[in-house]
Amino acid sequence: MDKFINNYIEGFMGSVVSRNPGEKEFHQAVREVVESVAPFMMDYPNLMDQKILERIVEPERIIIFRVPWMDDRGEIQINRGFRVQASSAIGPYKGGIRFHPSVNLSIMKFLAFEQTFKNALTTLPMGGAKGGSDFNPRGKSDAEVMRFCQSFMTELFRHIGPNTDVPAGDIGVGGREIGFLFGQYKRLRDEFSGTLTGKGIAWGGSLLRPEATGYGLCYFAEQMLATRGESFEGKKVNISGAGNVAQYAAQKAMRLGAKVQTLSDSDGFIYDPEGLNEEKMAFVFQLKNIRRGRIKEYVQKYPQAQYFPGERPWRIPCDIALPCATQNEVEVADAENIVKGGAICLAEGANMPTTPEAIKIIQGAGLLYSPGKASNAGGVATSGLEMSQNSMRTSWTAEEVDQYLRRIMSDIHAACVKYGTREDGTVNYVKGANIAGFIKVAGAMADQGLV
Ligand code: NDP
Ligand code: 2IT
Repeated sequence: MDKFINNYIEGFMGSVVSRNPGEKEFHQAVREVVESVAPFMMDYPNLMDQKILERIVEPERIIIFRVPWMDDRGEIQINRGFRVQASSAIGPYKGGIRFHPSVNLSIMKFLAFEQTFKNALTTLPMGGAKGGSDFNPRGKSDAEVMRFCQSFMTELFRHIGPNTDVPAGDIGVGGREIGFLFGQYKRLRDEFSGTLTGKGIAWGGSLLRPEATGYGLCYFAEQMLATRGESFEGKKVNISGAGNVAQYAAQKAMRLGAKVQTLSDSDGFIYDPEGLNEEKMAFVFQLKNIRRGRIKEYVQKYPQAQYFPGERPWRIPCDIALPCATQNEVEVADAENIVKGGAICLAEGANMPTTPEAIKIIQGAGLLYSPGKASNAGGVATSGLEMSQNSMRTSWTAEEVDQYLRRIMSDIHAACVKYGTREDGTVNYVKGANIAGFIKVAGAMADQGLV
């Protein structure tokens, strides 16, 4: 039987690779899901007959468009815009927008594919999508970012809507960009709607949406730790990234009693052996979100910390690793360091930050390990709560949103336990998350016929 399943997986992946040549991140994301769900699917011949897996790896729609804009010197710039609408099986397409020079079709497709399963796990009715551009916001003025966002939305607006597709933020897209995108959308449609999430509190945003991914990550990790009678209290935590997810993961971990030792950006990482505190966090928020500075400036302000240019934080021993920057940022050597440093848990805040080979090392060493689609789902879940508040034309208190968020993260954890518990009682969160997400989407697809 194992051989049969392996042949099935390799045959399936062979066709995915040849239909989507060169898209290595997409292949990686698909393989992980197929390896989890193939053995499960063998017991459901109707899912095989319906070719659910073959359909799920083919996005429902992909839009690629030119984004022309003018920089502050009056020079014309051309970028490429994307929206990958992967699945509308369980609700309107939903997922973030990424502005980063590395953005390409493979990265958009992997993110949209992951989003479909993640959104299914949230328990809320949202399909999967992702969008973005190879535009690099670094070093751009507010006026340039605004002109770019307006040009991007001038094409995107015709493909989205509150019941069609609801974008949000991701790398390089935060409150400022969502504001510019929303303003242009509203102007073009002459309609004030909940078509984007991550909006400002005064104009339809949800309390706690900025915090939600990082907080949700810590709530999920708390549940993982609890399966071994552990908690954040007194633990050394290493975090990569210094953006939205990293900042609020750091704040929550610290408030749960952990010592947060590291933050990073693409230029290097800082190590503060004394750990972050509320005052240092306030400095980081100001540095990153208002001044848009680099993380190395932390050591000018706090000289007991060290800055390591060109390196990632994983060689500093820790108990809990929370990668919150980007895909494939934890490679084999990093995973070996994490294990050697005595870590007990790696919970992903970023999307697919750990390479498949590194995952094997982490799981092989018996660490608690959760894939981003489970542990970072708090962000999109709270986007779903923002959509609900917009539809009801109301707003909930931070306490109400936090209660929902905690419950959703706990439900996702329970789903992982239900479908991922191994014979020895430990939990394979990858298998659990993939199967739980797949069951919901596949069932909806089977119900809705061949569309
Ligand atoms: P931000 O743009 O706010 O921050 C991104 C951080 O990661 C920055 O510190 C950035 O450094 C670093 N980074 C980005 N690209 C690279 C790279 N190629 N190599 C090294 N470092 C890099 O993004 P978010 O915090 O929103 O997103 C971080 C991750 O979390 C992403 O994987 C995203 O998909 C995921 N995520 C985000 C959610 C959200 O709600 N925002 C929800 C769920 C997942 P630098 O400034 O040098 O680029
Ligand atoms: O990867 C993600 O889940 C996000 N960037 C958040 C998407 C959303 O719609 O809030």
